[in-house]
Amino acid sequence: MRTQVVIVGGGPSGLLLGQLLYKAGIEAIVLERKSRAHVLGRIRAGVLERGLVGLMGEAGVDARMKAEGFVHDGTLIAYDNDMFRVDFTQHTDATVLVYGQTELTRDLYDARDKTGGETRFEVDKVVINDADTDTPFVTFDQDGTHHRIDCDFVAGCDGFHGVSRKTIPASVRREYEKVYPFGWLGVLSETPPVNDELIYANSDRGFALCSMRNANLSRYYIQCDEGDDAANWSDDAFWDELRRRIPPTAAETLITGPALEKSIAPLRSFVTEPMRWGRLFLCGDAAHIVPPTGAKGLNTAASDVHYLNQGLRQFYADNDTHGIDVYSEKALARVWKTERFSWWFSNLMHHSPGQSAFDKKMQLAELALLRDSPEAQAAMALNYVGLPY
Ligand code: RFL
Ligand code: PHB
Repeated sequence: MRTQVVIVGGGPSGLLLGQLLYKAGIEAIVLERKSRAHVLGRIRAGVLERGLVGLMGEAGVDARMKAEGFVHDGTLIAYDNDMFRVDFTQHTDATVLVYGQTELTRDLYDARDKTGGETRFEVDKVVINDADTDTPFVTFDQDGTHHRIDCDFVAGCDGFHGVSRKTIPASVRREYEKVYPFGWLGVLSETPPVNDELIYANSDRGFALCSMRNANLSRYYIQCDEGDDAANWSDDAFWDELRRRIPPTAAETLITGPALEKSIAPLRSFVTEPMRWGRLFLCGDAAHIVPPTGAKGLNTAASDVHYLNQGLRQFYADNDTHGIDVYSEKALARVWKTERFSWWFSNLMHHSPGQSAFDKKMQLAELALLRDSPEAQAAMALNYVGLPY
């Protein structure tokens, strides 16, 4: 078998790249370790930057997103029984769109079906071979048969636990990591959101977030201990704890219901450099992770996809390698800025186990600065709506 680009990983990065390449007449095969139902069952991101929304448009996959997504032009920050709003349009010319990663992924799979793009599900033992030569190939097992695909390039879009990053020799890779001493316990419930904008809450009991997917589907998170288990939390215990952490006005109007999904995500900051090795390019969670505070994971994956799509188009259209040569440097420059924002916002909003009274005062002073200073709000808004590509 032969194709131009093998895309390892059928999550949002891989699928978006596949559709953008298709638009440019570049052929790609997507290899996904899990089933389609499994990928679509993962509840993850909910807030999309305009860059990602624009890319979905470029890929011709934005009709449902535009019809069903909710434009948000601000967010609320609560602390110390106080709440203030950061207005995005007052400080930037952009907004964000609330539209679930599950829906976005579904749209991308539907488009891939329509355009006849090949996706292999439930593949096993994926190995990226000879990526440091001009003739890479990928081998894998599917349904008990061993396969080989020869290609020009490999896009490693296989997330944090994939094989792509580890294909880059350890002597070449530099990894930077910070693991936070807490996690997020998330609940999805078929209830109207408590507020029409997101509420990020810093409380002495720990962080809480009120988010949503649509008018009758809410997504809530509470900070939990590192190593906690979702099975330790009954629905009632979750709702009680959430109520204690959000402002009383919100707690009083919160409508609760059975959890459709309940899971714990660890919080981690991680970057690997470089994001290219020969003809292998890393995209999205395969190369970097941010803690979810600020909703940057999927959005940063999208900016990688943008740079790689540009580079590959330039290569195939003009035999010009400039775009792929600068891919790693360009992608990383933006990645580190979003890493900084997610780290800053996480430190500002969470209660760390060993937090001293002084540390708490610093958080409160910074929150007060953000509340009172248009300049501080402008910096937050600029990052939240997404830095330009
Ligand atoms: P994914 O989504 O992990 O997809 C990678 C795919 O690769 C497959 N795979 C393999 N396939 C073939 N061979 C192998 N050896 C393979 N190994 C793995 C996997 O099965 C999978 O299908 O990575 P991708 O595409 O880079 O997308 C990244 C995003 O999913 C991620 O950054 C976001 O979900 C992060 N995130 C958020 N991002 C936002 O921008 N906004 C948000 O509001 C937001 N909220 C969140 C989040 C992540 C969360 N969790 C659970 C970590 C909220 C949460 C709770
Ligand atoms: C979500 O709705 O899942 C969500 C929203 C904002 C975040 C993280 C997650 O910062």
